Amino acid sequence: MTTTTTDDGAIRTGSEQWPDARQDARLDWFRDARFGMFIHWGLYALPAGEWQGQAIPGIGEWIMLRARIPVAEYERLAERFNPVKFDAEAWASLAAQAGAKYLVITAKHHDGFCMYGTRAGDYNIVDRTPFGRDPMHELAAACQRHGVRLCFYYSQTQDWHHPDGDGNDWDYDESKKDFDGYVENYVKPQVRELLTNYGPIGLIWFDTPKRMTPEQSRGLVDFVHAIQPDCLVNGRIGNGLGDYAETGDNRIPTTEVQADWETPATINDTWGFKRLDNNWKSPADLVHKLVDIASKGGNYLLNIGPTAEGVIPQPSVERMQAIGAWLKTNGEAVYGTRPGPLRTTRRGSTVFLHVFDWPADGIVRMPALPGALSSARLLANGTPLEVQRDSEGWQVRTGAAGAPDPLDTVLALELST
Ligand code: H79
Repeated sequence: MTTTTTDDGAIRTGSEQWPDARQDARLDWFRDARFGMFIHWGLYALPAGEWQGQAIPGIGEWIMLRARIPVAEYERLAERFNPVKFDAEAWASLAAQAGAKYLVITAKHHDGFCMYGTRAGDYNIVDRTPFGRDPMHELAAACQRHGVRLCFYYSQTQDWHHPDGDGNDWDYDESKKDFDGYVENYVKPQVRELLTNYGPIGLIWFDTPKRMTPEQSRGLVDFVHAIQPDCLVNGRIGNGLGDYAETGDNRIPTTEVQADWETPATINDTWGFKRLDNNWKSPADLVHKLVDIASKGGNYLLNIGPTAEGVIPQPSVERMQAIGAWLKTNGEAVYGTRPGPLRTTRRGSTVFLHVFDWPADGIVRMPALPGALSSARLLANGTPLEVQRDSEGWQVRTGAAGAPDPLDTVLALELST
């Protein structure tokens, strides 16, 4: 069986792509999308990184665990959760403006609070908050209007509120949990709701598989596909059963990956809103990351964390718009592309061509260059190489059947203008 984990650790065992999915036409939209917008929104936006006057280190949506907040106390946040400024139209429109082709929003994060109207229990935004609406209905309609695919994040393993969910050892005894019962009688009914009540869903984004067995992962994948056959499942379903591979959070593989994959990433350092996190990445950094990922065959899923009022922080709005403006002009070089053959660096007039994937016939082909290719040599030993013009551009005929350097064979090129 082929594996799509990467040696650099970016895609780890368990989160890789199910091999058959590599050729599956259900993924065509995902392969072409290249850019998605992630939204982490939940009760944790209220404390926004601070608890009882203390700044809690780490990512904002983990505050319940980091501060070991008892369920009975954390639950009370719902009484104050009233996002009166929530505007589904504005969120979907920002995704479209940013050039994101899909939007993934937290239906339930590790804290267990459901941000949609579930009938499996009452720990949800409709039943427990003064807001009393299901924002996902409004978002589904707005995404449709803007041609953005709606997708749901759902924490299938960790649930710090449910007595049988994984992760909460301060209220519950981990050894007494009926995790399988939780998956069968709580997770599956909730996933069914997400796939039944909001129209077509692009993908379900599972996270931290941890104790999921191969049977449980397989059961959940099949369950999703039985309800919406075209709905994709990400690599964090666990046990190598994803429709596509997921890298670690904020991890970008160092080279092209022979799989369909995605990097989930933060725009500052947190996912859920944190008042004191103002470590915003620059628009240039974000565009470079998007292009770097696209050049390696992946998608960039870039996160925003709205406030408890329902407002997207202005620095995030500005960065999303900057990416969108760049994509409006240059999107042709991103959407629907596959990794290109050329990676170059330059010193003075010498251009170094880095050949990561050696051609079997030993002929390195290049499209038209800025100027004529006057000579080429193998950097490693100075061997002059035969250069030829062809209808597509240029050829360097190395005569080498295998890669001279399996790490990266560098050809030094002299261009004349
Ligand atoms: O949803 C986002 C994260 O909340 C979730 N994945 C992304 C998409 C995630 N789950 N687990 N992790 C990320 C990694 C957790 C790392 C931890 Fe920690 C290290 C948990 C405890 C120590 C960082 C520091 C988080 C809390 C403290």
